[in-house]
Amino acid sequence: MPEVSGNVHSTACNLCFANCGVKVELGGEDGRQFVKVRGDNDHPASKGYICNKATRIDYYQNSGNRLTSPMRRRSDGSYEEVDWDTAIAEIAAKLSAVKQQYGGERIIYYGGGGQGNHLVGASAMGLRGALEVKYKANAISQEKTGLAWVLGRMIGGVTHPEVHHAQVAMFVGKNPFMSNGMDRARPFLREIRKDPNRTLIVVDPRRTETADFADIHLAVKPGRDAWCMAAIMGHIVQENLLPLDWLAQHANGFENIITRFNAIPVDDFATFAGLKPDLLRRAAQIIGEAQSFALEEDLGIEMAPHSTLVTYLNFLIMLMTGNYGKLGTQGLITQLAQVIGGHTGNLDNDGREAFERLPVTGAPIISGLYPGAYMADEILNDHDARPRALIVESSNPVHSLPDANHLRKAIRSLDFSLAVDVALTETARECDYVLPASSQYEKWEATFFPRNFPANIFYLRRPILAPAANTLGEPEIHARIIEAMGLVEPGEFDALYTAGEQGLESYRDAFFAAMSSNPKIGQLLPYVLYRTLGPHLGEGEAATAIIWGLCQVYTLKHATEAARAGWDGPDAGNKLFRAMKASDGAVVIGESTYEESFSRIPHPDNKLQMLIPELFEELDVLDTLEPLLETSDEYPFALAAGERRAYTANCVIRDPRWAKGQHPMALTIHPDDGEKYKLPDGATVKLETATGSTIVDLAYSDRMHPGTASVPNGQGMSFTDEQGNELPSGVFANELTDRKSRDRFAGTPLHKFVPARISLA
Ligand SMILES: Nc1nc2c(c(=O)[nH]1)N[C@H]1C(S)=C(S)[C@@H](COP(=O)(O)OP(=O)(O)OC[C@H]3O[C@@H](n4cnc5c(=O)[nH]c(N)nc54)[C@H](O)[C@@H]3O)O[C@H]1N2
Ligand SMILES: Nc1nc2c(c(=O)[nH]1)N[C@H]1C(S)=C(S)[C@@H](COP(=O)(O)OP(=O)(O)OC[C@H]3O[C@@H](n4cnc5c(=O)[nH]c(N)nc54)[C@H](O)[C@@H]3O)O[C@H]1N2
Ligand code: SF4
Ligand SMILES: [Mo]
Repeated sequence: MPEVSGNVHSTACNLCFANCGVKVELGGEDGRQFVKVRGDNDHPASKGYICNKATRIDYYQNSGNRLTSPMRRRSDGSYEEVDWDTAIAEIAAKLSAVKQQYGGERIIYYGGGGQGNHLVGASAMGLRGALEVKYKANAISQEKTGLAWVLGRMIGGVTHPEVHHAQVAMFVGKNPFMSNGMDRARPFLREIRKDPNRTLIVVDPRRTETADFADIHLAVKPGRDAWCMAAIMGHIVQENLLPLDWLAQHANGFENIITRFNAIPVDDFATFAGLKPDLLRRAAQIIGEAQSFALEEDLGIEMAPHSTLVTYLNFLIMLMTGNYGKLGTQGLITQLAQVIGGHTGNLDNDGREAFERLPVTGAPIISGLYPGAYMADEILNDHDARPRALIVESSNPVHSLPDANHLRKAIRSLDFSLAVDVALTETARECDYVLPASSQYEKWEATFFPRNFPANIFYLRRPILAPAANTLGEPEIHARIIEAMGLVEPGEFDALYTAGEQGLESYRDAFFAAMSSNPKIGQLLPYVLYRTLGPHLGEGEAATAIIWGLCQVYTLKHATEAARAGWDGPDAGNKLFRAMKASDGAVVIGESTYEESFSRIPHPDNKLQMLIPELFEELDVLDTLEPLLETSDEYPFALAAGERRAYTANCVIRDPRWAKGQHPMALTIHPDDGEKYKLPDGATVKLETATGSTIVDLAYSDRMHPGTASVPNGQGMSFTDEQGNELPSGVFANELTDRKSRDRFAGTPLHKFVPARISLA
C-alpha cells in the first residue's frame, strides 16, 4: 500500500457507473492537483478496487478547456462572455417567454448528470417544475429503456444481477474487463476463472478481454443474439430443465413460453447465429443445471438489432430457470432515488402497453423518459407541437446521440437553448447560452445508479476542492433562474426557513404540514429545500437539502428495510440524513431480504410475468431466419460505433493526452479482412457510412469478428492545448451513425451495427 501524506480525501471515481470509492491526495503548486489516486479499502462495494482509469481523474478536474464564464452566442455564431446576473436574467426571460407562448411541454430537459453526478438532475426537478417541463431525456433514454420496459412488465422493479455470487455467470454484449460498470470487475473475472466449480459464459462477436476469462465464449454473429438466446431457451425447455413447481408458485404465463420454445429449431437458430450447435447446447445445459445463474447485458445487445427482444429473452432465461430471489441470482433492490425505474404504464384490453407517445413522431415514452434518438426529428418539422426550447445539463447529446449534424441543425432551429457544463462541449457550441458549472469534485455529489443487494448503499460525497473561479453548482443556478422568472414572492417560504433554524425535527414537521397545504412546494420541491433548509446545513452544504428530502421519502416508503440498517422510529429520515452527512464514505440505507423480492413484485398475486404479448409475438420474426440489418457489397463491414477501451470515458475527459501514448483511437478490423480488402495494418483509411465519412488510422486485431469493424466511443471531441493547438482526438462516431436505425420497441439506436465501407485514404 503506497504511503500517502496528509492532504488525502475520500470521494468516488466519476468515469463509469461503478463509481468506485477512491482516496485522492491533493498537491501541486495550487494544492488542486490530484497527485495520487488510489482505491478506498473502506468503500463497501469497490473495497479498494480501481481500474486503470481512476489514477487519471486529474485530466477531468484539472486539464484546461474549463468554462470560466457564462457565455452568450452572438448572431455570427461566436461567443462572448457575460456576467452571471445578465446571463441569468436573459435566460429566465427567454424561458418564460417560451413557456408563456407555447407551454412548458415544448421545453425539453436533456441530461441531469453523467457517470458521477446525479444531484444535478435531482435539483433540476425544481427548475422543471417551475417551467412546467413535461419531457425529460438523458443518456439512459437512448440505452436502457428497453431494459426498463422489460423489467417493469416482468418483475415490476429494478433488480441487481448477482454475478459475483452466481455459480454460473453470463455477460451478453458486455465487456466488463474494459467497461467495468460493475463492482470489482477484474478481480471478479480472475476469481471466477480460478474456481473450478463456477462457470463464466460470454456472448460477444469479438474475442473480448472478458472472453479471455470465460469457460465458454459464444462468438455470435453481430446482430444475431436473438437467435442465440432463443436457441438457449429452446434447449432448456426441450431438455426439461425447468423448475416446474417453482414456476407454478412464482410465475404466470410460463406455460405459453414452454409451448412456444418447444417449437424452436435449436440447431438451426444456433447455426444462423454463427454458433456450433453443440457449443450452444453445452452452454444452455450448464445454465439449466446451475445452482444459481445471473446474467448481465449491456450495449452489445442494447444498442444492436432486436435489442428489446434480446433483453426479453435474457430475462426469460433467468426467470424460467428459477433464477430470482435467492443468492447468486437477482433481487429487487431499494433505492434512495432512481436514474431509471421499471416502466409502469397502462395496458390496453389485449394486455398490450398503451404507451404515452411523443407528439410529432409517436415514439414511446418509457419510464417517463423522452427517447433521445427521436429528439432531432421531433424538432425539425413544422408541427405545432414541436419542441421550442432545450436545456442541456451535464450531457453532450450532439456528441452522444445518432446523426450529430442533424441534431446540430435541430438545436439551431429552436427558439432558445441553454447548456450547463464544465466545458464548451459539442452541444454547448450549438446553444444560445452556456453556463459554467463547478466540477464534481468542487461540490457535494452523488449518483443514483442501482447497485448492491441485499445491502443497498448510497454515497453522498463531499467536495474536496473549492469551486473554480466564477463557476456555480447547478442547484444555485436553478434557484437563480427560478427567482429571476419571478415565480417566488419575497418572503413566501420564510416560515419554512425559520423552522429550519430550529433544527431538522422542527423543519420536518413544518415541511410536511406546508407541503399538504401549498401545492407550489411540491412543484418547486428541490428549490424550496435548497433555499429554506439548505442555508442551515452548514457553509456550502445547501445542495444536500434535496438528500434530506429523499431520506424522508426512503424511510417512509421502505421503512422495514431502512429499520434493518438502523434508520427506524419517527425520526428515521433525519437519522439517515445525519449519518450520510457525517460519513466520509458510503452508507447502508437499507437491508433487503431475498423473500422480499417476491412480496415486492407489484402484480396482484406477487408473481413474475413471463408473457409480454408484444415481444412474445415478435419471436415469430426469428422463424424467417432473416437478419434485421445486413451488410452489402457497398457497405461490407458491420461497424460497432462506440467500443469501450482502456482509455475512453464517454465525454467526461476531453483531453486526449490522458491516454498517455496508449492509442485508444484506431479503427480495428480482423487481419483477414485487411488482406481481403487490401487495407494494411497502420494505414490511414477513409471510413464511410450512409450518414457520413471520416479519416482514421487502421489497426489489425485478431480479437475482431471477421466482417466487423470497431471504433471507440467518446472520441472526436474538440480540445485545445496550452499553446492553442487543436489536438487530434479520433473518430466522432455519431457523425457516422444513422438516427433512423432504432429499436422498434424502445427507440434506442442500433450503434453496434452500422453498415460501413473502408478504403485507403
Ligand atoms: N472504459 C470505459 N468504460 C466505460 C465507459 C467508457 O466510455 N469507457 N462507458 C460506460 C457506459 S456509459 C456504459 S453504458 C458501459 C457500456 O459497457 P459495454 O456495453 O460493456 O461496452 P461496449 O464496448 O460499448 O460494448 C460491449 C460489447 O458489445 C460487443 N458487441 C458488438 N456488437 C454485438 C452484438 O451484435 N452482439 C453482442 N452480444 N455483442 C456485441 C462489443 O464487441 C463489445 O465487446 O460502459 C461504461 N464503462
Ligand atoms: N455512437 C455511439 N453513441 C453513444 C454510445 C456508443 O456506444 N456509441 N454510448 C452511449 C451511452 S451508453 C452513453 S451513457 C452516452 C453518454 O453520453 P452523454 O450523456 O452525452 O455523455 P457524458 O459523458 O455522460 O456527458 C457528461 C457531460 O457532463 C459534463 N460534466 C462533467 N461534470 C459536470 C458537472 O459537474 N456539471 C455539469 N453541468 N456538467 C458536467 C461533461 O463535460 C460532459 O459534457 O453516449 C451514448 N452515445
Ligand atoms: S471501474 Fe469505473 S468507477 Fe471504478 S475506477 Fe474504473 S472507471 Fe472509475
Ligand atoms: Mo451508458
